[in-house]
Amino acid sequence: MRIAGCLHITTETAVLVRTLQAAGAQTAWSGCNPLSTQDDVAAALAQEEIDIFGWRGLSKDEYYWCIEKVIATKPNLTLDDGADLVFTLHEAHPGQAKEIVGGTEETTTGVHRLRALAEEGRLKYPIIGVNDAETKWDFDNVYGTGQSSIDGIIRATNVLIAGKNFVVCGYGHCGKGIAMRAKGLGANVIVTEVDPVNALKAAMEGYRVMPMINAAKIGNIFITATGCNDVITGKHMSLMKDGVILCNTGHFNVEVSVSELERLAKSKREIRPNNMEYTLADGRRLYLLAEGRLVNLGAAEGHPSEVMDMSFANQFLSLIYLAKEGKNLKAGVYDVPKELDREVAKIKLQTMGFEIDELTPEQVRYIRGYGAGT
Ligand code: NAD
Ligand code: RBV
Repeated sequence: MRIAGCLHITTETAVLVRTLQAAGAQTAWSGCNPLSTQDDVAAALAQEEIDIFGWRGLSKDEYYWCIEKVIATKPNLTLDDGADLVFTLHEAHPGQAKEIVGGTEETTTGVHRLRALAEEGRLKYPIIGVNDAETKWDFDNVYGTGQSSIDGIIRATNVLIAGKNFVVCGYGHCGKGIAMRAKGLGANVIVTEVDPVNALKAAMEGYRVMPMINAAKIGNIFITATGCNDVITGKHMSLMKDGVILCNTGHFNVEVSVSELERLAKSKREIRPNNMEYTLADGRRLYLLAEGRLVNLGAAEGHPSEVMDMSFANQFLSLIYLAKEGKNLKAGVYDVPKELDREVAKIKLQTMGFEIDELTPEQVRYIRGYGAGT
């Protein structure tokens, strides 16, 4: 198969690319974010004569140039993270999109975009939402983002987390992981939410829950993890304390309004790599990390391999499934087949050296039956 990939060019992704090649696929790859490519990794893959298009610090035009280069290889499978590859195919190459057997999508925001496209009846081929597999969403987004986002904040600032008012915007999978790790480092965690159930979960976990307009006045460190736009805007920034740190770990750089920060600031200077100090008219300084792009990939190395292995095992197994079955599936967004998800969990447990119990036939009869009462 000819696979077009659009996913952060990191060491973990490089192993996925090599794995796909070892299975006999031809691959062509671009990054899925202007700031997440690890240049040494891209160079190493290029040296292995793997088609790789990306470097750190791409402009928007260069970013789409890389995606076009990948599309020009005439893929019959796609692997996307955020759906920019799929949208470019649909908008600029609709004829080619029809030729594609199937695709996969790595992240929450990408799955949302694809479902919206499918609902309008415009999605042209079947795509498996790898993000929604239990062995992806409940691990990569929670433990991966939890650890690597804090890693990004620390690398870009070297601040002490203990004692800080640490505001997590969005208490979904990613937010839950970040809040858990910040609490472990001694922060006073504050959560902002729009969903009452997730807000309640945060409150019962012991975090303070409040609207952003109130959190803005007391927070020291802010991180957005919502997949929504305009979560932190100028009206919040104008209430913030001097020295506040702002960052985002959601897929796109729309969660912290960088344009409003630029408008409010009278000057800016880079004080460390991935850390821009903005001085406002009244002298307050706000520090924006990784240009408001995913802080874990912009200022650190993304998730460690011990969690990306599960995400990418789902990718690999889903692509094999699509290579075999894609032709028989209608255009639409599909879940990772349950048995593949469970297979990934089983193998991961084995590699971690854990064994689990098995139900006896009597137990199976008991839990499936209704006969036994008091
Ligand atoms: P999720 O759906 O599990 O959680 C998102 C949460 O944000 C929900 O609880 C929702 O109610 C809340 N929310 C939405 N709009 C909000 C707003 N305006 N203010 C406050 N809360 C709001 O999604 P997720 O899996 O946690 O993913 C979140 C984002 O992170 C997505 O963009 C996803 O693609 C991205 N992501 C990034 C990484 C990474 O490596 N940095 C990893 C996984 C996912
Ligand atoms: N992500 N990839 C890495 N080390 O390659 N780290 C995080 C890596 C993915 C993660 O699966 C998430 O859904 C997506 O990046 C957001 O763009």
